[in-house]
Amino acid sequence: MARPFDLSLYLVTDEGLAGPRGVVETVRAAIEGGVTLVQLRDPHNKTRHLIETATALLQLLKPRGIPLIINDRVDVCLAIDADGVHVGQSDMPASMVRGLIGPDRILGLSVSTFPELEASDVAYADYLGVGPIFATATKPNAAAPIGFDGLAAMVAASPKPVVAIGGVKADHVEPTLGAGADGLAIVSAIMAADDPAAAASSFAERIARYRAE
Ligand code: TZP
Ligand code: MG
Repeated sequence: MARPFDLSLYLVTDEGLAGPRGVVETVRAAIEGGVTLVQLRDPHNKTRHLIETATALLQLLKPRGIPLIINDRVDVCLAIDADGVHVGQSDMPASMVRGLIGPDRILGLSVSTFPELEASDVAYADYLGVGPIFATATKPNAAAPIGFDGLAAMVAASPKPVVAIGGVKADHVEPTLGAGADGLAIVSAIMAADDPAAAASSFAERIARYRAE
């Protein structure tokens, strides 16, 4: 059984979008605003840099009980004792990641289509990242956008909790949760915001309000 996690407001980092403020300070602000989970995503930098960022994030997040998930890099997750790994369809198969990280760490898998959802690898994941909901400049090579109808169909067929990703802004909180997703995964709307704490709290408030209704 994976350790507990809350997909509600799932922040995915992007060093380029964080700009001179940096990833760690941006995440520090965003968690004040109510982020519930953080994924370190850094396909461009060298391993040493990734480890330094991951270690700083872990120091920030661990005392607050917010899990840190590492994109792609099982080795980095294990080396720094992070909470989990997130992989895509062209990364290490989820079955192999599970074998390496063990039963307690969190494993996320990106899924864009029904054939991917029906593949056996899904059984090894603790949650699915489903999208892109919209086309997004943050990941220009992402799969075709699925929209909220596509999201709802994927959620209905998913055996695992779902976090929606791709072009998601605060105005999309209601349709995303209305489609049955467990949370929203955000890159640019928080990482590139002038005020990441305010950006995160506008998501968090809308999520809380939606659930209270
Ligand atoms: N995977 C699918 S879309 C995406 C990733 C990592 C990027 C989403 O970024 P943004 O800025 O929230 O649209
Ligand atoms: Mg990947």
